[in-house]
Amino acid sequence: LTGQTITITGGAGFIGSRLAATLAPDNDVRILDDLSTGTARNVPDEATLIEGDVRTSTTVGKALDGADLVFHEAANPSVSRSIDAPLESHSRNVEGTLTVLEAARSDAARVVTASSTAVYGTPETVPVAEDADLNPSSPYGLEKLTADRYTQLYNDLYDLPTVSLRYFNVYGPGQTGGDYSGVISIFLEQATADEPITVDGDGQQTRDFVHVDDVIRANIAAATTEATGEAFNVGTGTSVTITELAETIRELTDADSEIEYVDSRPGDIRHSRADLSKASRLLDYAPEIGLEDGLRTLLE
Ligand code: UD2
Repeated sequence: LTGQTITITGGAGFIGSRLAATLAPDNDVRILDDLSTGTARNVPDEATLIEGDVRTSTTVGKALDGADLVFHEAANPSVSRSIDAPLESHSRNVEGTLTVLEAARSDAARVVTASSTAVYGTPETVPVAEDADLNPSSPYGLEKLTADRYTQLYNDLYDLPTVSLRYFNVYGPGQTGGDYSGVISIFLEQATADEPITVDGDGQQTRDFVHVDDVIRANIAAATTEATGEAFNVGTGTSVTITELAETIRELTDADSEIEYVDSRPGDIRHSRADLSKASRLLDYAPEIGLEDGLRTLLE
């Protein structure tokens, strides 16, 4: 992508800021972020930060004015937060997406929306393809499903080119420990401090961990694909159990940490692994970074 005017909502967050850093050298990149979970420090020098809420039409209208392309990454990213405060999470994830789609409609800008594997809930079988049953098991999953479907509807009803990308478990540089963070950054922090690694439940739940740079590649493919009005899985097609992940991280960090089993999380998905046939066929997407290599580069 070059010479485009691009708005990235959530561009001060983990995935959005990586996307911004990739695109800012060759494009006019604007970031809309309320800095609720992201930070201004993440914003690359070449990009412009508009601090504001993705649910406020006037702010979003300004951020999207003249844009060719919108990457919508702003969201409440936390499943547990959506269970504790469903109304707030719904408004961020559903109204936020609808507000962005509405602004994009008046600009005729292409929209690539960050959706989630949470739309499937625990799938009947893995790997899970895009046409599987959608049975979200948390408010977050239902919100992402609604946002995913709104994104497709705008393509069909208003002739706006849109794509939904259903991210699996994204990890990589810039994902920090703490409440909103992924298990990999939490385990790495625990292991490097030689503290116990806390596995929720029996540790036999599985996840498909995809490196953020593969997610960026999928977004760039979605920005130009002719296959609009579609949803695509973005994962690696492989999975590990959380216990295996804990053991791998312990080995790679040479930690003396114990693995400590604690209560499982409500709404937790049991198994998750992406079928990438559709993304491979229509987006020419293929993940390039395996889990062990990805973990090693994080430790360098
Ligand atoms: C991920 C996404 C979420 C949503 C969801 C869809 C992240 C951070 N979140 O949630 O936004 O898209 O997928 O299903 O990527 N765990 C531990 N110990 C810990 C922390 C976590 O055992 O200290 C377990 C946790 O119970 C879960 C697994 O590790 O079984 C992954 O947890 P997570 O929070 O990284 O991601 P997940 O799948 O809940």
